[in-house]
Amino acid sequence: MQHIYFNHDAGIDDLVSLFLLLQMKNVNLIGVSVIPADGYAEPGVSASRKIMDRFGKSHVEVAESNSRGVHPFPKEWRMHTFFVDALPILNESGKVDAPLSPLPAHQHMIQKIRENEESTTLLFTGPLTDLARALDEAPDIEDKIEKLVWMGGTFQDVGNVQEPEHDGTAEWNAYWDPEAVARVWKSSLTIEIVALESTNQVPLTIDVRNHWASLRRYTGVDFVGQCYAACPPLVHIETNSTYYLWDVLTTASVGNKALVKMREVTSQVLTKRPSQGRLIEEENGRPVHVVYDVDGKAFFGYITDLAKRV
Ligand code: AGV
Ligand code: CA
Repeated sequence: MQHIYFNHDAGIDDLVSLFLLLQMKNVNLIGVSVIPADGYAEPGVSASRKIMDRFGKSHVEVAESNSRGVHPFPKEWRMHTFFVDALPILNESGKVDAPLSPLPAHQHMIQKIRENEESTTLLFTGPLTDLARALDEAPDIEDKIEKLVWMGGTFQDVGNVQEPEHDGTAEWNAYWDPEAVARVWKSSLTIEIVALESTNQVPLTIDVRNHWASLRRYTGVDFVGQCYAACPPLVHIETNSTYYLWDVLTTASVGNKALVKMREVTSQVLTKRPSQGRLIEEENGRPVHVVYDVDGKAFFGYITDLAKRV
């Protein structure tokens, strides 16, 4: 059994990730927090609590982050949070029961890690700001963290940031707060990153959508299909709004390690213009495990089977 603390940033695939985590038999979720990066805090916290109520077994606390990044996400992407929070399937009961923590996310995470008698795996599918702050405030937690699994970064020349004053080499979660990545890189944590190298292999396509549609008699598969209805699929060419299953792949790799291939590299994060958030390999850099390949067919099979459990 793995004890997971999940910090996400309220995008479509962040919220679908929470739903899938709740279906994994080998996962014990000990806490959730929401950072307002690629989404908004209010509907992000609200949707997380409703997903827990509708699809979870026990009540897990949700905390809101008060962290702010240096490079805000585009508003068009952030608006997705409101769509998920408003889905009828999450609002059928007319109430919200899952508890809201009075603590800000990073302190909530510190509390949950300290309370856990066993070691905690951190799953981060947004920027690393809350982790960087937690490590500064409570260095004792480092020894109680099994590892960090993070959706973020890329070692490829082309990332997914297309913004003024940037050269396009970074991934967005790293770019939102590059200093936070640098802080986490300074820790002694074991780090696994699910980088664009592997997430690029799992785009949202019409075929994937149609497959979910054909299985919508399963409530969970219908929910996943409804969530992804907010995002444009990859049809002709990749655009700035093309959606990949970034966070869902990261979450799936926690539940089923056999889906991905990893290699160890030593690396550094650049924090200066024009490459803020870029990861580079460097001989004397910090060791991290990078997921660079995924069995796409097995991955889609795995998440669809999880969704069928509901
Ligand atoms: O860079 C990928 C991260 C993931 O955590 N996010 C989306 C996932 O939740 C940012 C992002 C990059 N491109 C995007 C993103 C897009 N086209 N739409 C929404 N978010
Ligand atoms: Ca995310």
